Amino acid sequence: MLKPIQATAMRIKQLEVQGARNVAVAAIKAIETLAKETKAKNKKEFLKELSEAKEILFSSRETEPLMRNAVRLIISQVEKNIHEKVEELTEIVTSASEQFLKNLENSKRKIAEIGARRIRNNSVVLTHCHSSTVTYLLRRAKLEGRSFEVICTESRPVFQGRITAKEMLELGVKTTLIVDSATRFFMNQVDLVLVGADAITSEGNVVNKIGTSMIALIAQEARTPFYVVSELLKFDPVTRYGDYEKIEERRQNEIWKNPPKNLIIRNPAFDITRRDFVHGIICEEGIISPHSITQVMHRKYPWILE
Ligand code: RUB
Repeated sequence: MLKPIQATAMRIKQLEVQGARNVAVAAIKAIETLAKETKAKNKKEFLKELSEAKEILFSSRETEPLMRNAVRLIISQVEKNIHEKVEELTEIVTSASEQFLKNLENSKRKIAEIGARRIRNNSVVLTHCHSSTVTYLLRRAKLEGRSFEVICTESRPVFQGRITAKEMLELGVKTTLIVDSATRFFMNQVDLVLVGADAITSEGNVVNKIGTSMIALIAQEARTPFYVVSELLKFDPVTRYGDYEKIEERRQNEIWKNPPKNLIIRNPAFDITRRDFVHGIICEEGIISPHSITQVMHRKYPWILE
């Protein structure tokens, strides 16, 4: 029964599905499929299956609170429900999943609408890695008739910057690809930096692709505005109660296939950018200060803090 879940988890682990939003969407769809194909005979068995699926999905990538928030919310709707029949519970999973996906889609649109206003004609935008939320915002600015340029970092070791570069070229945007270490070299030509997020902590710090905090530091030194483009549901509630956001460490062979013996290779997938480096978080509630994240979450998504 859990085979499709395992297959989705594997695709997430191997980066066939990449980026926090796409990871969450894949996980939600996998849970929906599981609920539709379940052979569980009662609520207890159904919840057991969902819980096993949750563990498999969560262990696919550690630094993905959007996926965790989504899956937890969907499962909690089943737990809270008075129905006992599996068919009815399947309906609950389907409608909770659809609702979550719809909300995510609305947030993406709202973010693009707000953020696109920050892109002026002839702006040069630097972005890191591949964030579907950032590229959607840039698409919106382009559709609104703005003419701008994009500089993409390669984003070693697995080069997600190439995905961004291809998308920008397809949009008809003038695009330059640079190695990550050339960021300072080009920063004085950049008008604003836009990056995505995998997690936002209760203190307003932002977790994103390794190298993001270095770019934020460079942007601050060059006085270039640095914005994080993110749905609020990437907030990780566990950080409010003292836990640190876990940072996934990936395989060494992503960096060097046949390294010399005894060489230590470290490959963290993400780093943490302190809130003081972030001009603003462009989210579905507007452009907010990272300092206000907990209040905004209280107002917009109180269930996340329960
Ligand atoms: C992707 C990455 C993205 C965020 C946001 O890392 O760091 O900036 O996930 O993406 P990886 P989105 O390639 O390791 O998943 O805006 O699409 O959610």
